[in-house]
Amino acid sequence: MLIKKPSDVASSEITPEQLYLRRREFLAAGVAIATLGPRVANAAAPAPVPSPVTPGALPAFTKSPLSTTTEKQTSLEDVTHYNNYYEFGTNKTDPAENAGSFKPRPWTVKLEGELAKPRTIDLDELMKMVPLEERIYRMRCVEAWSMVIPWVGLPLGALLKKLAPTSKAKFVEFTSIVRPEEMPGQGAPILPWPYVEGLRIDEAMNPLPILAVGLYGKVLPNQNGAPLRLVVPWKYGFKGIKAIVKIKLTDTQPRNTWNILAPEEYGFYANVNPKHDHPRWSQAKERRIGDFFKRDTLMFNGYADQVASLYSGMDLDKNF
Ligand SMILES: Nc1nc2c(c(=O)[nH]1)N[C@H]1C(S)=C(S)[C@@H](COP(=O)(O)O)O[C@H]1N2
Ligand SMILES: [Mo]
Repeated sequence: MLIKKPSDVASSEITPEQLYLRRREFLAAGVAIATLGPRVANAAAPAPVPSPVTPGALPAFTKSPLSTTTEKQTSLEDVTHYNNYYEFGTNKTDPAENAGSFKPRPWTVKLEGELAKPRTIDLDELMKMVPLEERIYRMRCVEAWSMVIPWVGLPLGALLKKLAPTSKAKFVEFTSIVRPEEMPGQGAPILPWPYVEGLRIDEAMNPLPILAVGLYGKVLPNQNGAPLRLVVPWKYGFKGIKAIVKIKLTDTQPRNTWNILAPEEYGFYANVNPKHDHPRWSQAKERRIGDFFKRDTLMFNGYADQVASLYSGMDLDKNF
């Protein structure tokens, strides 16, 4: 059959978030560069990989009408075996293979900065602060592939309201865990660890973003960012920071990992925008994982009605 599996997609389509521009530096630093390069499709049958789905039940959740799409959902197999999570390796199949011994419990989250009561909170307590909702969202990676995923999570805006940000809170900064003993990718400076991301406060208060704790009705698998990861459906996938240990409200715009690495290629906003080309490729089309043909990418990933007003008056070609 001519159906393309993710592993057969031309490497030119799936190599972008590599350290292309910085290879020399990394070579100089003595990093094993072989792991960073594009993988050529392997003709041999792929070895079966385990599915490290985090054990444990998810608390009750309701289905949100907010942004449910009727589009066909990406198979659980693809959602959990075609991942970007450099803490576990740079290949799409690395996270499923390497995340099995990561321990997502016990887990605490630091709530810091411009909010009423900075504190460290156990994730199970955090999950009681606002009701969990299931939302089916289109996700679009900067590498021109996309998925439709039923997430379960805490509405971020509702949570932030409970935390009572001060008037100085203009941005939200998120930080991932550093745990090299459980995350083999952190043994090398593939990215500057920890992975960090940020949103403007009004983006964070929009009803769409959620802090996911599950998918397909089950506890979030390790490779998808257990136990807590951000989901922002109108932005490129790299905004969806995984394994969050800190949420900080700030008055200055936080840096975000891919912007630190290659500022000409990856901006702070990272809104899905088919009209803004990445310096090395067009962003106009995408391949839904599981589909053969590409489709046109939609402005704001199809969520323009809900989010375009956040950017009125901004030049989205400059603020990419
Ligand atoms: N901590 C951390 N979060 C991360 C990444 C990462 O490497 N480390 N990759 C990002 C990118 S580029 C994408 S496309 C999404 C992929 O999420 P998924 O594997 O659940 O589809 O996670 C994002 N969050
Ligand atoms: Mo991505």
